[in-house]
Amino acid sequence: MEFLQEAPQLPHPYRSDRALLNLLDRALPTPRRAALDADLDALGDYAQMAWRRAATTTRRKPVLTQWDAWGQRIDRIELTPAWQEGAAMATRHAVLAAGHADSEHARLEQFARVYLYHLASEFYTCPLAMTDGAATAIKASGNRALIERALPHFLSRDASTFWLSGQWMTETIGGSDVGPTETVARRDADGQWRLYGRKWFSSAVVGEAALALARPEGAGSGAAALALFYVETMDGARRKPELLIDRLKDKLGTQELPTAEIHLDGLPAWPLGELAHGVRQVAPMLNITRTWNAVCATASMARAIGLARDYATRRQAFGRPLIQHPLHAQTLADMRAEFEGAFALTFEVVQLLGRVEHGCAASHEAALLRLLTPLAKLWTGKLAVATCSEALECLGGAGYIEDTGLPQLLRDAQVYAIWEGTTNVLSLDSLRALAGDGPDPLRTACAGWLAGNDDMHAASAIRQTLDATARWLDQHAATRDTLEAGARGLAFTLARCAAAALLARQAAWSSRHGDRRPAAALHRFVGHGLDRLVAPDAANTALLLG
Ligand code: MFK
Repeated sequence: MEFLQEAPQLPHPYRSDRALLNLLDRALPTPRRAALDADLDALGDYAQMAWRRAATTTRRKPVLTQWDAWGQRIDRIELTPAWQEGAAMATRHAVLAAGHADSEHARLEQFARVYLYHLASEFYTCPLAMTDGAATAIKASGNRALIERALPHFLSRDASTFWLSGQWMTETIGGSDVGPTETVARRDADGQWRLYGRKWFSSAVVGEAALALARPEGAGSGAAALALFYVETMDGARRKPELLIDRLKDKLGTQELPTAEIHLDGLPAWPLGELAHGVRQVAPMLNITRTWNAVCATASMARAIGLARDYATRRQAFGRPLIQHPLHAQTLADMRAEFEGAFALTFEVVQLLGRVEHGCAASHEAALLRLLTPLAKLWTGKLAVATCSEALECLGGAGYIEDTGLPQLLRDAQVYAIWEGTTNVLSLDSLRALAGDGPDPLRTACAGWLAGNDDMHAASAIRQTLDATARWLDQHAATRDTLEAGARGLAFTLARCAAAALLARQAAWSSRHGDRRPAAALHRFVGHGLDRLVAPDAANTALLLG
């Protein structure tokens, strides 16, 4: 009988995830923790079912049919099974509604669900993120009519009344820079606003609503003249004729997600607030979707590491299981330590969001949330790609083969660094966030997180690196080009300092409960270095690019 390699098994995504279990045990009051358990267990079961289903069925992509047999424009999109189950899953498990409950813990209880559901959902979490963002932006606008109209649908716990919302910003002329947006808003004879234009990356085109940036007719040029509008896409069971789906994108990854190019030909629209400063009005949405991005990137890392670790116990090479080879074990432990840092930072953003929204945050925490949100998004986006790539390599040639499921993990991960603002755009956003109090809110927070920590080496490395970032900022603050050229290094350094201090807090708590593994993660994470600052050299850059 010839040799057959055993496939890696997916550990139960909830019961086996000690980072998540430790966090929930530490952060939630006992009754809330207990109330959450059955739901998270069920989502873990669903994720295991989805993993088995993906391994035994042929992968499908959504299919757009634009015309019916009689020449009628229908723009029907056939979705994959996971997408067809999306509304029922999201409402049954309150994946959106839980985040808007009246509690400082609401966001943690929501994002624990998102983390477990994400990969099984085949990125149905993308439109869920945008719906959550739309609900948050509409709340922030204070527009009572829209709050009463849309939020009961967006936050519904009943699939029959649930609506998805899109976020229509990107155009052929503008992705990161929305300033040149060409979509125009025009009032008709009845005073109804209508949108005319083309949106180029519409990720929730199967949804019932969207928030869209458009330029009111006659307004000036540039981003400040843009307004933010709410639109609905359906007329009963039919898509409104003023919304045309031109094409579905053929993408590297997230292939189950029907990303569309669309035309708006007079789609009725309602402004959220004033008819200008649409970017400022959409910012609450961006910060929510960036949080989703970080949580989902972290979920991809957990999946990749879970599979690579399991495989290392099943695969023999040179006479012993891979996990017993020192270099392979070293590689897996390095991935694990980075993941634990990313997890700690991401879920701190989640908890801060809950406290800030609930009005019970400490004085420095709103500014801290504003800074940590882009940092978590940009760092986890890059780390997810590196981690999934390393996991493929951990399976050798098998990891390069489609039906192991690993290549899809890598392809999908690449999107985290691109959408919702690329790494560089988010690095520049972190400069925006630092413009007020600089790194002071982070320094205050780190001091608190490090209290009770007994790893003096880690504490001193964190403090020294934070001092170095403050000096770097002082040195370069006056020269905008230098500041921008170094923004990515600065952002990675701040993200790593925050993550290390948060790991120290978790390590202190876990050590008291007899678990030394977070302390080991902290030690290794700090060993990888915290300082990623660069000394920008414009002359050298110009020479290299010349
Ligand atoms: C599974 C995970 C799911 C994740 C969801 C996936 C969905 C994927 C679909 C997409 O990718 S949709 C496309 C997303 N597009 C972006 O994220 C755009 C990226 N570009 C930026 O973020 C640019 O920085 C930006 C468009 C915001 C630049 O616009 P401006 O108008 O040139 O910026 P400006 O003038 O600095 O800021 C305008 C106002 O917004 C300022 O406030 P004021 O008017 O009061 O001065 C800023 O402070 C404010 N602002 C900007 N970004 C902010 C913010 N406020 C709070 N938070 C922010 N992040």
